[in-house]
This record gives sequence, C-alpha cells and structure tokens, in this order.
Amino acid sequence: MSKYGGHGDNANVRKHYRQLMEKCKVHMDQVEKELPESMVDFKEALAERGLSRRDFIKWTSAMTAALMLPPMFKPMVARAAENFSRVPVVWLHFAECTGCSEAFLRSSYPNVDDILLDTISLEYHETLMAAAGYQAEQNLEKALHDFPGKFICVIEGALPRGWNGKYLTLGPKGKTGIEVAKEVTSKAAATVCIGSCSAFGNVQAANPNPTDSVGISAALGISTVNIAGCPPNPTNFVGTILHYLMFGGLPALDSLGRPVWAYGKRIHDYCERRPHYDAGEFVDEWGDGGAKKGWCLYKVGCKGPYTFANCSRVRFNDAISWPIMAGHGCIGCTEPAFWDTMAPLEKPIDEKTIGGGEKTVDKIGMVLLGATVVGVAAHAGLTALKHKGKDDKDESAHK
Ligand code: FSX
Ligand code: SF4
Ligand code: F3S
Repeated sequence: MSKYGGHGDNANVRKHYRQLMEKCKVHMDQVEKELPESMVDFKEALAERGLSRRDFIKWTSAMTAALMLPPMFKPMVARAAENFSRVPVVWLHFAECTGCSEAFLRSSYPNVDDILLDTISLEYHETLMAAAGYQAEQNLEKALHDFPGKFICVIEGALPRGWNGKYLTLGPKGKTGIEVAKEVTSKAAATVCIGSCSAFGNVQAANPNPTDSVGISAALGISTVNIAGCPPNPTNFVGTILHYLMFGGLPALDSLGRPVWAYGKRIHDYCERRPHYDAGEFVDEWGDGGAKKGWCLYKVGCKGPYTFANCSRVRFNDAISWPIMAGHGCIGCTEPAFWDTMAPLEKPIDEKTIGGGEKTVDKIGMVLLGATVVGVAAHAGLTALKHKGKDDKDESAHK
C-alpha cells in the first residue's frame, strides 16, 4: 500500500507515480550524459545469446512488477537496462564461498538478468580478473582514481575482526580485508552487499565464530544495501542497480538494510504450498504421503513463516524453481544468524522461546514483520548511504 493512501485513494497514488515518473525521466537524462560510455552494445549482447525483442519485453514486464512499480515504468526499466553496463563497479571478496558470484555467472540458458550481469562494467573483480599481485592492486587503484564517488562497491563476504583483522589479508602488501574495505567503500557512491555473508556475517559468523567475523555494516560502521541470501537472487541485485539508474538513489530499505521491494514480504505469504498449511496438511517426515502430494513443509523445518524474501514470487534460474518447489523447506537464508537459529532445525522453531505456541506462527511472522519491515528508508541520496544516519520510517518501496 502506498504511503499516499489506503485503498480507494487512487488519485493520490496516480499523482505519486506521475511525479516519480518525472523524477525518473530527469534522472535518466542526466545519467545518460554523465556515465562513461559502455564497451558493450546491449542489443547486440541480447541477440548474440539468442534473446529476441519479445524476450526482452517479457523480462521488462517481470522486472517492473518485481520492483513493485506500475506498468507505466516499463519503458524506463528498459532504458535503465540499456545503460546498465555503464555503471562502474568495484567488486570485492572477503570471507565467503564465492557462491554468490557463481550464482550470478553460471547459467546454461542466460536470461536478461544474466546478460546484464555479464556486461556489467567490472573495473575490479578479484575472482574474475586475469590480473594478480601488484597488477591487480594497480587495477584497483586505477578504478578508485578514475571514478571517485561514482562507482558502486559490491562486496561478497564477511570481515573477520579477530587478530586485528589478520585472519583475512589480501594482495602483495598483505592488507587486511578491513583496510581494503574501508579504503574502497569510503570512495564509493554506495556499497551493495551481495549475500548474507557481507550483509550479516553468515556462516563465518556462526557460533562459535572463532575469527569474530561480522557483516560489512557492522565491521565498518557504514550503511550498506543488503542483498541478502546464501546465495542471493540475481534479480534482487539487478533490480537494485536498475533502481539506482532510474531514480538516482537506492530503494527504500528495511531495518536490516534489505530493499523493501524484494524483502518486504515473507516467503510463507506467497508460497504455493500455503493452501496446505492453511488446511492443516503437513509433511510429517521426508518421503511420506504428504511429501509426495506437495503438502506444507512446516513440520519438517520450513522457516518460510520467519523469512523475508521474494523467492516464492520471482523464483530462481529464469523463474524455473525455488527451494520449496524443489521439495525442501526454506532455511531462512536471507535472515541474520540463520545458521544458528534456523537452518539446522529440521523441525519447527520452538515458538515458546519467541513468544507463543505453535498455532501462533502467523502472529510471530507479523511480529517479525513489524520488527524488520516497519521500513527504514535509505534516504536516497547516495552520499547518505555512506554514513549511518537517522532514517525515517516509510513503507514505500521507492523514494
Ligand atoms: Fe556467503 Fe557468497 Fe553464501 Fe557463499 O560470496 S552468502 S557463503 S553462497 O558465496 O557470500
Ligand atoms: Fe510454504 Fe513453508 Fe509456509 Fe509451508 S511453512 S506454506 S512450505 S513457506
Ligand atoms: Fe533462502 Fe528460503 Fe529463499 S532458504 S533461497 S530464503 S526459500
């Protein structure tokens, strides 16, 4: 629901979107003048991979809907996609498994998201670049020098704080991850954390966390946009960059730094097994009759009622499938500390410990919703993201 009105307040909603469209056009004109030229022709890249104009239009509709924008924004989403490869990106890796990059780059049947990620202007990417040692370090220095305040810093992986940060050192001079992260993020237009490791620490930070690892925001004391998930959905990263191109800022974030358009609802709210949950039809053990019939996985540990993400709506790999469709419950991978609190339990959480009996699962979901999605807006000026500030409450996904 828009902040401009409840149901029936259509005139105000239309006015809001007309104003947003004006802002978008003005910003896109400016972006097209200012961003460095692309080395890639996006239309050619689509054609080379066998994607037609019709495929692109279909993708544009899906992405506009995923971003929770009305259809009038489709031409703007298409225009932003054409400029996607002009945004300079410096992509850092710290403590993680590189599954996030893998998820973004491996696709047997590339869709438009994959092609956008293929053509992204990577000024520096530790896993993908050919350079090593001093040459790699020079590439990073060059990127910081050529695009000060203009590049997006994308980070995969947590930062170990233990032993003065020396559990993770990089490059020929043995800089700690914390030193590199501080230097690069301080010169970036914005920092986007890809995956739950850079967002919240994740597996590295799981109990007993011997290296004292934490997410980027906690390690550096800066605000970050957190594209949570282990690995996250590429659509959520692509949509965030498109939003940046369209509006000159980043989308509204929840209190955990996650874009509201992607992480504002629970898995459980749009799960195709939800009618079985409501009817009390549960899988009691793996391989039983209920499992064969596709019943709800709550009793075998699905954490969908506590997990905020759009997996059940946008799915993965060109919307082919997602964990619950594949037959396993959600392990809560977009939530902080899920390895300690959710993933290992192949049974429901003991809700008494968080304030209720088993029948209160929806109530608890709503309590969590209140806690996380009351909505902390990223006040969209990119500079505002560099420092932690007092954020306003807002439920709108776009600023
Ligand atoms: Fe973490 Fe990503 Fe999970 Fe792995 O880089 S979110 S462990 S999929 O790879 O950071
Ligand atoms: Fe779907 Fe899990 Fe909710 Fe059941 S508990 S409806 S499987 S999200
Ligand atoms: Fe993660 Fe649950 Fe989605 S495990 S990928 S948030 S369905």
